[in-house]
Amino acid sequence: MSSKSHLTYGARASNHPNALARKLFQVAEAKKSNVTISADVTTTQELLDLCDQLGPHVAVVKTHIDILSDFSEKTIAGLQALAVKHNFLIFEDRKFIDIGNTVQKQYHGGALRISEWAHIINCSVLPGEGIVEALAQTAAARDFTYGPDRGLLILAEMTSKGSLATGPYTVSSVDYARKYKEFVVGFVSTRALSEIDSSASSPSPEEDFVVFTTGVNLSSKGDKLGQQYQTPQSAIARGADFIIAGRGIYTAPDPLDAVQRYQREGWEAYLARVQ
Ligand code: 5BU
Repeated sequence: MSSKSHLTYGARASNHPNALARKLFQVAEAKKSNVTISADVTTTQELLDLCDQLGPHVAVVKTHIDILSDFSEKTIAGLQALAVKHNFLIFEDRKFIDIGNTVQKQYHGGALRISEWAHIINCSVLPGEGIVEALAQTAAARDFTYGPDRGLLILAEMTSKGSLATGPYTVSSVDYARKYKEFVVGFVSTRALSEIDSSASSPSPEEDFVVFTTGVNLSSKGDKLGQQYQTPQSAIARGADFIIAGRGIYTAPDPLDAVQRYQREGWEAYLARVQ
């Protein structure tokens, strides 16, 4: 199969076996947006204000909940209410990377209670297969009463200069995604990866992993700490289904105007790919 999807979000929503992937595509189609806002602000009020202002234009809000200086019950309740009000999904970019026993405690409970409010989480497969198995188990646990709408993105590549998430690491990311496809909805990567055919796994015709691409910015090529940017158009042409932008939107002079620009450009690039 060709690596990037040429199907519409609507077609993918109706065929996908995974409930969370279906929901992602339904939201994208309904809102005509493939934008994920990386809401990297540091107080609850700023986070909630940003989500309320930009929510109508994004499919997903991506958080780094541990950078908030005042995380509390109010953060969770506020985020969940806004996700319902504006019909977006919440992705906690926690990048779990530890042995299975530890990540289960980090995902469920603890100070941040990520499993209660984050529809989507991500992990690195550096620790090996056990991390994926452990997170899948937690999501499926009997006392997990928050609904079936939970999924994992495997961090298969990174956008920063000199990233070591390449080669055999990326191939193993795809192998584990295929093995745990009930829970793994896709990848954080800079391109579609479904053409990867390894000694451990091969693409199947019905395979449809969702690709999230970070490092999207319309006005900058990178930052002083190694971040490397591309445009919505280039990310989507390489296979991104959802583009993730942070500072390009929330530090713009007019974030509402900026998010609408990313929404428009992201949607036009998607239409060009599926036509
Ligand atoms: P920016 O402000 O658009 O540069 O923010 C990018 C966000 O995406 C930020 O939250 C990073 O932690 C995140 N990110 C990334 O930039 N590159 C990666 O490879 C991955 C995540 Br994975």
